[in-house]
Amino acid sequence: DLVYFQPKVSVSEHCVVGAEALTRLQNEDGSIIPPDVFIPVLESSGKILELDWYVMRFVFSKIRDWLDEGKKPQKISVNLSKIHFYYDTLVDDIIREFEKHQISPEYVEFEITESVFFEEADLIISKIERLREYGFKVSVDDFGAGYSSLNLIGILPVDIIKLDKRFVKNSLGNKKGKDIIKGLISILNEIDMDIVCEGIETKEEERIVYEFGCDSMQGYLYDRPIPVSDYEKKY
Ligand code: G
Ligand code: MN
Repeated sequence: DLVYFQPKVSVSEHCVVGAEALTRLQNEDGSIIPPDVFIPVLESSGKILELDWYVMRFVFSKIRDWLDEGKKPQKISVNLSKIHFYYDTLVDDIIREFEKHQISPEYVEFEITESVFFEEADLIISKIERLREYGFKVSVDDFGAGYSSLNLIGILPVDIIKLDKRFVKNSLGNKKGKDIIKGLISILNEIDMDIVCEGIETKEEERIVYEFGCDSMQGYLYDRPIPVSDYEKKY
């Protein structure tokens, strides 16, 4: 299996609210190749496009299957590599593929990594606006990982900000960092942005960011990315 789902949970509602679709490639001996290793390789060869499209189609048809089985679909997010944004037909291509499946866009979220916005912001922003007008949710992934400026928060036309796991983890280790995360969450709540904290691994981390005002979490505390058939049994 190529596609894995990792749950996102709501702390206040004590439930799984959706999942992120992730890929795990395997060596011939069955050992897993981590995404930090294969994604840059696939990006430089352009193969990442094929992989993203594969995951996207998989997610659309999975949602279709759930509806056919009479289940209420959870919202599933798909990562879109920055390479997609070089294509002017991106949004049309996504919508064309999506419409084959006869599902509602409310079940689909696209995650776009923060670093996309450092180049050609205008072109990217107009594509994101079109995705949202159509009804998809859009999130900024890995926020705080690179050189995100505060300016970015104001211009990003997105629904959800996912705070980068390393940023959160490093910050929670000291007083100043904690205050920064606290302030950031408070600003994001102030402008009605949904927030997901990534990389939550301990109850203590969960408690701190929950007290700061973030309700949605993702991380090994809840589950790792697991094969979709396992995900369906569990959640
Ligand atoms: O960049 P993005 O946020 O999409 O990365 C998701 C990656 O983060 C996945 O490869 C996933 O396995 C990893 N991940 C998810 N939760 C955790 C966690 O709690 N700890 C660590 N170290 N990695 C995590
Ligand atoms: Mn992601």
